Amino acid sequence: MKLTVSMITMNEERAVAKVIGDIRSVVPDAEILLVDSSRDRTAEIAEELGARVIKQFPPQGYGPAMDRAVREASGDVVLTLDCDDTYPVSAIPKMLALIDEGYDLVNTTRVSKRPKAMPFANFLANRFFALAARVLHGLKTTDVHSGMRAYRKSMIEQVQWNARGPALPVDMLIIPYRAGFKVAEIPIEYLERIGETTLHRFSSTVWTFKRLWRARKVTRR
Ligand SMILES: Nc1nc2c(ncn2[C@@H]2O[C@H](COP(=O)(O)OP(=O)(O)OP(=O)(O)O)[C@@H](O)[C@H]2O)c(=O)[nH]1
Ligand SMILES: [Mg+2]
Repeated sequence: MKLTVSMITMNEERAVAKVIGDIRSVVPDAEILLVDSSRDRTAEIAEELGARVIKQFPPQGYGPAMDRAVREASGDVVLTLDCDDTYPVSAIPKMLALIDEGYDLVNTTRVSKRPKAMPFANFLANRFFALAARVLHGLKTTDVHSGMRAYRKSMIEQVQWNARGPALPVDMLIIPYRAGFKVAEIPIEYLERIGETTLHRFSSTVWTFKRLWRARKVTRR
C-alpha cells in the first residue's frame, strides 16, 4: 500500500522541517504533500526537503485546504496531521496496521485523558462534541476534531462533504461512519504546539453542531 502523509499549512516555518523529518523517520517512503497558504517560508522549506507542495491562494481556510489535501494524495492511504508538532508520528505504524486489517478510517483521540497541552475548556468542549456524536450517530468516539487520521483513498472517493466553513474534521469522520465504512479509534498523546494557533473557538463550536446535526441525513451505501 502506497502512503501519502498530507498536511495543510499556514505559516508553519518554525515547525515544518521538524515535522517532515519526524515523518520521514517513521515512514521514509511515503509521499509528503502540503496544501500551503503561508506568507512565510513554509512552502520553500518543505520543497527543499522533497515534499510536494500545492499552493492555495488566496487562503480559503481549513476546510477547502484539508479537502484538497486528502483528494490530491496519490497514495492508497492518506494520513493527515497538523504541521505544528502536536501529533505523535510514533502512532503512524499502528494506524497503518489497522488500515491493513480492513478499517477504512482510523481516527485518533487526543482526549482519552486530559492532555497537559490542551486548555481545560477545549478538553471539555471536545468531550462534549464527541458525546453529541455518540448520541446522534452511535459512533463510539471521544474526539471528533482530531487532525491526525488515516483514510483509505478509495473511501475518500466515495464520500462527499461541504468543505466550506469550520469544523470539517467532524464531517470527515461522521459521514464515512454513517455511510457504513469501518472506523477505528486509538488514543494518542497531544503535544505542545510550535507557533500560533488558527483555531476560532466560537465559529468552530457552531459549525460542529451544524455538521453533527446535518449528518443525520447520510444513509448507508
Ligand atoms: N492551507 C491552509 N492551512 C491552514 C489554514 N488554517 C490552518 N491551517 C493549518 O491547519 C493545521 C491546523 O491548524 P491549527 O492552527 O493547528 O489549529 P488547531 O489544531 O485546531 O489548533 P491548535 O490546537 O492550536 O494546534 C495547521 O497545520 C495550520 O497551519 C488555511 O486557511 N489554509
Ligand atoms: Mg494544531
